Order: sequence, then structure tokens, then C-alpha cells
Amino acid sequence: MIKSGAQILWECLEQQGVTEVFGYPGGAILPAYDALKYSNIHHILVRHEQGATHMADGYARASGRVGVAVATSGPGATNMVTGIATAMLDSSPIVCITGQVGSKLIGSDAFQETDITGVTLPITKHNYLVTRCDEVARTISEAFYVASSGRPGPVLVDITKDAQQSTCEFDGKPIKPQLPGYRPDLSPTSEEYKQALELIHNAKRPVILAGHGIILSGAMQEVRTLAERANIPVGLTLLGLGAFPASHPLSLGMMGMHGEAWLNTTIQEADLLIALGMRFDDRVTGNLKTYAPNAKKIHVEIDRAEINKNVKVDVPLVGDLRAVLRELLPHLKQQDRREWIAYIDRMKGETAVRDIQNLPDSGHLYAAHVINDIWRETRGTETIVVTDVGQHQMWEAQYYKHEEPRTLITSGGLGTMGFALPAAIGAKVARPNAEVWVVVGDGGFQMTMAELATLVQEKLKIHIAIINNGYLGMVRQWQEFFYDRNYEATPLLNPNFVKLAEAYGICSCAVTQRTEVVPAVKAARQHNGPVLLDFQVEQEDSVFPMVPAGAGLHEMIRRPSPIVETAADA
Ligand SMILES: Cc1cc2nc3c(=O)[nH]c(=O)nc-3n(C[C@H](O)[C@H](O)[C@H](O)COP(=O)(O)OP(=O)(O)OC[C@H]3O[C@@H](n4cnc5c(N)ncnc54)[C@H](O)[C@@H]3O)c2cc1C
Ligand SMILES: Cc1ncc(C[n+]2csc(CCOP(=O)(O)OP(=O)(O)O)c2C)c(N)n1
Ligand SMILES: [Mg+2]
Repeated sequence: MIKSGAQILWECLEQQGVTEVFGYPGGAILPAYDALKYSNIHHILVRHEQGATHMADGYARASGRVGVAVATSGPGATNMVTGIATAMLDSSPIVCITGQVGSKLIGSDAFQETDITGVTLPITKHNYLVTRCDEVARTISEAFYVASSGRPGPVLVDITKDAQQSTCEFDGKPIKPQLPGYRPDLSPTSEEYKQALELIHNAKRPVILAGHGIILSGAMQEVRTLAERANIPVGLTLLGLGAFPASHPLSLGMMGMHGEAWLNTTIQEADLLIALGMRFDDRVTGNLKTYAPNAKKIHVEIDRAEINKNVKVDVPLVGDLRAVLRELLPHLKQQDRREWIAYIDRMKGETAVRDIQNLPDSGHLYAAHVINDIWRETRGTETIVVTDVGQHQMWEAQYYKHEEPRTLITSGGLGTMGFALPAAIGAKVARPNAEVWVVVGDGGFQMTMAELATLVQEKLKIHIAIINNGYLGMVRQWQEFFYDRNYEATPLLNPNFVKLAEAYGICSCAVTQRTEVVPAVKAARQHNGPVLLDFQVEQEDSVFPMVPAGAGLHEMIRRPSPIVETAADA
């Protein structure tokens, strides 16, 4: 049958299982929008193309499926850049489709022309410029394959206006991607397996470093079997949270800059690190020169480029984590590591100093209270928390206990403020039955709050908790610790968030007292529609522990006179 490039585009997206796309129209993508009338795909109109990319990303992280964002050429495409980079750094599979000026105009500085494949070359896993109608089908098939296979990531497909408008023969048959140079299906050698097993069996003080790759690979059960059979405690990266249940006796919580003190000490004293689907980010290792000095290292990782990139490892196992563990586990011996685990438990006892939950109400409302109460109220239900970037993000990681994968969605690698609200919209679209909470700072919320209109237009029930401390809190904390409290450019003059929400028709209230938190959370959950809660919290609280940038993992700044200082100074 003869079809236009635009029609082929939507048909191919449907073949990939796409049911929703997030986008914003404009001249160069208009033929594609016109052809939407032939498609069953639901188009969600965003308010800014950055929002569309975060929505596609949130959709992907919540569901494991590829998220799709659409934009026009020029400013539409460049508005996507931050969202694409965010997905790239966190290995999130999204496909971005952009319109491009007519193929004959390329290079002429035509109206709304940007070389978006050039711009996004370093921040996409792969990108394409499509100038002919008969290239659309093959390209879409490859784009989805590349985005979702191996180490997932963003792929951009830039389609010229004439490629969308012109017609060609299209038989509607799915096309198998043929990429001979792309080999995502690697596996370790039997010698490497043997060496890894030897290291595990001989280790006295091993620790598993559980990362995002566990969730991407769907290896939760295999990791649990490894930990339980060999009795190895498990520390998690920020993006790994949920890959191993927080309530499991072997779980040690989050590692790194704002991780648990006992876990950072455990890593420094370990004789073996078993890194699973994590990439030794600098937030995780601190100073590489002093990182886990006595430990041998096993690194299970799908991307060969990550091996020995930051940390030199003794045994790399390159391949899909689930497949690798399935090979390894039948040969793994049951081991008893009671002494090592008891030692770590004792450290936990001594260093669990940041818990301010059980203190008497001093009249102060802390972000930790709010987040912990949201956790208490929603535990045991299918709840996804989507955070923004800053102090509230770290408190979420510390005070919300994630038991299941894909229940925390957060921008880790790029640390993109403005991520939370749009990513939550994507998550809710992907998993409409899940309860979705946005935990967002007063700063980051203002970066993408225009998407409130999108969530109202789509009638999505999302709960928004603004952790309103009147500051760009995480930067203020750095100024407090390292710049003599010179609070330059960090105090915020905020709008009245309650009135703002009401302007969008969103139910809203402010919360200033600890006793009001639980009733507000309960009321929000019962309300039949979106709710925005403005939690006005302690302004100058800091996240502890903190490993200063460049310091060793053991050189943590701890909360001074911990409990007394935070809660009894009323
Ligand atoms: C303000 C702020 C503070 C932060 N503080 C901390 C902190 O204290 N602690 C912390 O942990 N993080 C922190 N982060 C996050 C940090 O920057 C990194 O994003 C995070 O540590 C990365 O976690 P990861 O390596 O598990 O995930 P990713 O960066 O997503 O890496 C996943 C790895 O798994 C691999 N992989 C993917 N699929 C597979 C598969 N199928 N099989 C095998 N491997 C696979 C990938 O190739 C990749 O190497 C902070 C971020 C911000 C913004
Ligand atoms: C787009 C972007 N710009 C700047 C930063 C640097 N930055 C990191 S955290 C932060 C402060 C966040 O403030 P807020 O959203 O109020 O959250 P809080 O730390 O107060 O919880 C800033 C400015 C960033 N991460 N992203
Ligand atoms: Mg703030």
C-alpha cells in the first residue's frame, strides 16, 4: 500500500507497542501530527518539550517499556536536550522524534533549522537523520531496538518534513533490525566465572553493591538468591533503591556521599566488592585513591566501557546481569558470615544517628518527618515516588523505604532539577493503577511547574509534596559547609503554591506542623483528583552524613550532636 512517511511513522510506533506519546507540535512536525488521525496512539500535549522527554523517561523507568517524545525542529528539538541527557546518564530507554526542515533546505539556516543530530550526538546512544519516506520504517525499528537492548539509552530520530509528506510503498510488515556492528549480547568466559566464584568463596568480608542495572535487567530474584545463599550484605546506589528490599535483614541502605555511615565504613573495610549493574559514580566512591583499599573487586556490567573506567577491578563479568547470575548461582556455595554481619550490625547501632523520627515534637517540621510519614501511610501499596534533585531527594532516599523495583524514579547522573513533575506524569500514564507521589523542592518545582496543566488536562491523579524550605537547599548546604555560610543566590522568593495550584483547579493546602502531616497525606490519598501539598519545612536543615566532594568515603561529615541539634532547639 502507498503511505506517507508520517503515516508509516505512527504505524511503526504502534507495531512497537506504543500506546501514548508525549509531544508538542510545530511546523516541521506538522505532517506527522496531521497523520495522527489515522492512529490509535494517544498524544499527550505537554507545556514544554523538556517536559515531554522527562515524561517519556518517567514512563520508561516506571514500566520498563520505551517512552516516546515528539517535538518540532529548532527550538522544539533543542528544548529536549536536557531530558535526553538525563535519560542518557541514567540509561533510560526513550525514543525522541523530531521534525526537521525539508531535506533540500538542510544547511541553509532555514527557519527553525538546528542540526539536532549534531547537538545530541554525545548525549544519545544513537541518533538518525531520516530524509526519505522509505527509510522511516527501518529507522523506527532500529531506534527501538537500540534504545532498549544492551545498556538502554535515548535514541533520537530526526525526520525531514518532506520525508513525512512524501509517499512510498509500505507493506506493514515488521522489520527486523539489522545492525551487524552492534553486539549487545556479550557473556563472560568460563575462566572469569571460575575466578569470580573463587573470590566469593574465599572472602571473609564481602559486600554486594547493588545498582540500577539490577532493575534494568530484572535480576532482583537472582541478586536475592546470591545474597541469601552466600550471606553477603547488600548496599544500594541511589538508582538501585528498590532492587533489593529495604526491609531485608541483609540490606544496608544507600551508599555514597549521603549514604549510610555504616555502609560506607563497611565498603572501606570490605575484602571483596561484588558490583552488580552499577558504574562506580563519583557520588558513590568518593576519592578513588582511598576507595575500598583492601577489597578485591568483581564487576558485573553489560557495558564493557564501564569496566576499569573509575575503579580497577579484579574480575569483570561483562554481560546481562540476570543471565550472568543464572550461570553463576548453580555453582555458588552456601556460606555463613555471621561474624561479619554481626560486626556491621553493631556499627548500625552506633551510627544510626540521623533518625529524628521518634523525637518529641519540638514545633519544627523537618523534611524527614514529611517523607517518613508519606512512607508510613503508603507502605504496602503500589506507590511510585518521583523525586526532583536536591536535599529532599536525599532525604527521600534515606527515609522512604523502597521494597520493590521501579518504585523510586529520580534523576541520578545528571541531577536534573525540574525532572520530578513531568517524570511523574509519565510514570502515572505508564502505570495508571499505581499511586504516584512527587517529592519536589520549591526550587526545582518552579522549573517545570507548567506541566501542572498537562496533568489536569489528562485528568491524572498525582500527589505533589513540595518540600518548601525557602532555599535552593542543597546548594545552601554546600555554602554552609564550604563557603562560610555565604548564601549567595540561594534564598528563594516563592509564589503562593496553594493559590498557584488552585489556579489550575488542583486541590491544595499548606502544612506547617508535624501533627498536620499525616492528616494531610490521608486527605490527599482520599481525594478524587490531583493534590498539591505545600510542606513548609525547617529552612536550614542539612543532609547527613555527607562525604565532601573529593574526600574519602570514610571521611564523612556527621550530624553534630545529632538528635539534640535538630529537634530540641525549639
Ligand atoms: C544531589 C545528588 C546526590 C547524590 N548522592 C548519591 C549518593 O549519596 N549515593 C548514590 O548512590 N548516588 C548518589 N547520587 C546518584 C549518582 O550520581 C548516580 O546517579 C548513581 O549512583 C548511579 O547509580 P548506578 O550506578 O546504580 O546506576 P546507573 O548510573 O544507571 O548505572 C547502571 C549501570 O548498570 C549497567 N547495566 C544496565 N543494564 C544492565 C544489565 N542488563 N546488566 C548488567 N549491567 C547493566 C549500565 O551499563 C550502568 O553501568 C546522587 C545524585 C544527586 C543528583
Ligand atoms: C537544572 C539544574 N540547575 C542547577 C542545579 C544545581 N542544584 C542542585 S540541587 C539545587 C537546589 C535545589 O533546590 P530545591 O529544588 O529547592 O531543593 P532542596 O535542595 O531545597 O530540597 C541546585 C540549584 C541542578 N541540579 N539542576
Ligand atoms: Mg528548596
